Amino acid sequence: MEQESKLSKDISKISSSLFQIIQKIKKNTEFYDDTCRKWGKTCSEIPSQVNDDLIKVAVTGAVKSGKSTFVNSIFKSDFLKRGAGVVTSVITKIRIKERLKAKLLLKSWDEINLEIEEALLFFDDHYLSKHTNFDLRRNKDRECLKTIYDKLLDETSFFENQIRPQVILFNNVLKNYEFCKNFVKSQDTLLELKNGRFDEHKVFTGDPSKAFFIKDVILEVNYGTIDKNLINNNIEIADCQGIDSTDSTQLSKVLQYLESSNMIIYLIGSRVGLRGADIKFLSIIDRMGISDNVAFVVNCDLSEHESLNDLVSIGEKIEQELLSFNNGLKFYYFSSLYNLFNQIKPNLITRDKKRIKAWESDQAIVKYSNGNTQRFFADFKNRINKDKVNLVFANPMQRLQIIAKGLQKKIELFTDLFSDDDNNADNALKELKETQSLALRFQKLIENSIQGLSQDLKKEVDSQIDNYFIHEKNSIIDNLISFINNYSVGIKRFEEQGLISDFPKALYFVFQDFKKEFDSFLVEKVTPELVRFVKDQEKNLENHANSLYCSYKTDLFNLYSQFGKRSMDLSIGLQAIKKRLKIKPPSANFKTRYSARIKVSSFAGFGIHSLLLCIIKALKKEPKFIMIPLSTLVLKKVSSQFKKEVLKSIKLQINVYSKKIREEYFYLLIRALSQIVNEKIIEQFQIYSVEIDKIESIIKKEQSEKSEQKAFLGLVYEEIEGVLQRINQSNCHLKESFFEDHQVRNQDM
Ligand SMILES: Nc1nc2c(ncn2[C@@H]2O[C@H](COP(=O)(O)OP(=O)(O)OP(=O)(O)O)[C@@H](O)[C@H]2O)c(=O)[nH]1
Ligand SMILES: [Mg+2]
Repeated sequence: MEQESKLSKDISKISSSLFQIIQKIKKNTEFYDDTCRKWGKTCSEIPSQVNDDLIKVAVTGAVKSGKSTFVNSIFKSDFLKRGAGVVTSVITKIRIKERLKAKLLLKSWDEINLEIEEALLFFDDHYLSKHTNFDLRRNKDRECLKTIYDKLLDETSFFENQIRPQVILFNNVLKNYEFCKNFVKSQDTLLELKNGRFDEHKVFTGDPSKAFFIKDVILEVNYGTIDKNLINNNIEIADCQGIDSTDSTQLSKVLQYLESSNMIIYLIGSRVGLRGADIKFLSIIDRMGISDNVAFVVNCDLSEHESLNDLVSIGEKIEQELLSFNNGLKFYYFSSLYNLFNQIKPNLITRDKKRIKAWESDQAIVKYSNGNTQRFFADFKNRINKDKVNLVFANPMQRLQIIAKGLQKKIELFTDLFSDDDNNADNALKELKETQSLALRFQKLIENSIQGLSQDLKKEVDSQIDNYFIHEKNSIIDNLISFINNYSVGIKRFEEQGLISDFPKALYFVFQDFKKEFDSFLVEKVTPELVRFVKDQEKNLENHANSLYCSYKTDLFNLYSQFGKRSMDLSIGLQAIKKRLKIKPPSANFKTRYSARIKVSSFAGFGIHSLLLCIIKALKKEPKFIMIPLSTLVLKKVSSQFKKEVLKSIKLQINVYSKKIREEYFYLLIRALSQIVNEKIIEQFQIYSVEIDKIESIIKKEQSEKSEQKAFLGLVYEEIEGVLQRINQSNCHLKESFFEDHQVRNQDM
């Protein structure tokens, strides 16, 4: 990583040197033209682009697998709350900055109220039905929510061994309103906790009930004792909440982060091994097409295993169970807590010091853990370096090299034109004119074929999107229809629980249960498939762009030697382009939405049901006998109505999404790709785009003046040569650091 910060500094220095050279040319010669101006602009933009780029690492896994302990061990400090009970409640990102600062982005009141409203949907309450907008800030609304909470908790706690997410949500907001009202505002608010107050972030990030009020968390930590060789300010490490949450919104947030991350570290606790939740989550990752980014850390509880053999056999079992997941998975076995304790030894309490001692009494396990730690971090460094090189450094380095070589080539052209011998100068000018007209013809040709490529790609994307979203069997819509049709409302279950007699409550549960199942289906099945679809299309676009680029690279420049040997060795990397231009696919945040109409018609059904009850009572018939099947009937009708309604709303959302992803993502990508291919090829011709009139007037100048300019350009040429040497050195450093990493890895293995 030190290599990386060095590389980042190198890029800044090289850009600035080239920029200054171009300014010097502008001031002292007539050589400066539009191409030089563009090159100057690129040089001034490159450093900030490099520093803006973040490599993201996600640390994920089941609840209590040791994720926060692991992240703390990387940063050699207890920055994150760790411990017993469910702790991490929100994705907590850590970055290196100058000062210790926790940045918590809090939700606005509108967002909070909307989430509560959604969880209250279909709850028949007199007060709520009179007030269209729920507002937690109103005393009356909180009182009403408390009554509803008590009602739901009394009868439904541990429904199917799970507390309903709505009940948890009501509890969270009621419990923390007094505390959070001091921070939450009508707009999203940034709460900054600096230096001495830094640890206060744990009040929010380490408490599920308070984390509800948080939208985003970034912890900025200073280098301190952090190994600069491992982490630098271009890396973000995210500690995620456990993936076994019953709340699909939480799961969706983790998956979204994973989708955008470069590396996923998946923690498995050695005490429990793999759980059902792990397998379920890993298969989602697999469906998203991002399983290649995963490295597994089996977090070893050193006090738990009787011997090294015991630990090794647990590891073998885990590896066996994951065989079907993906080939070539990487596993590392070490104790994060032992590593962390070693990092913060002086600050340990006596009990923990004793624990280290006890662990160290079994040297075989400790040695195994240390060896695996080393192997992990060597691979980690390697992987991050590789991404860094591909996504962040390679492109700017190559662009700087092209600019430097372009400037030199231009100087060579001018030097020939400044020749003492008029004949030589005339010949040079003639040659330049010919090459220039050839270059212009090629530029036109290339522009046309790139335009053609862009049209073809658009057509291809259009047809893929239509197939995926609309036409094909098994398309996204078909999957949704069959889920909805096959969903059983489970009225029997309500009957068994005696809930069916309380129609409004039964209706609320029928609806909320359906919503929960449907939301999970969207997060676990629909969205991952969609992510994969997007990735497949991206790959396709990247391949097309590269094959066109390669055909020019090999044919054109090999055939026409007058353009010289070009440095076009790098291919077009779509991910780097996305990063640079900050193009992201729209998030597929499909939601179950219901119109007011469906609610009204449900309660109308209930009204008829109540009326019938009254009539039955008036007739002094035994009501219980008739009431149960009647409620069931109404519930069945209502549920089939809202299933239809959900399908309608989701179809609409998918329609909107397919338009959005087509026009606001793929078309943008195609345009960006076409532009990059164009620029990459055209910039090879740019040196010839000199203004001939200007050159002719230079040639006609006094010899003394020409000699002066020639001498000046000679000096500039040497200066650029120095810059090119620095570029080569930086490239060598990069390759060397890779080589070292491989050596460490091979020794460990
Ligand atoms: N013995 C031992 N205990 C560990 C190890 N790693 C973590 N623990 C303990 O396991 C408990 C959970 O650790 P955390 O790091 O908070 O786990 P987590 O995965 O972040 O937990 P959640 O955020 O709640 O999902 C803590 O009490 C840790 O001290 C380890 O390597 N060995
Ligand atoms: Mg945690």
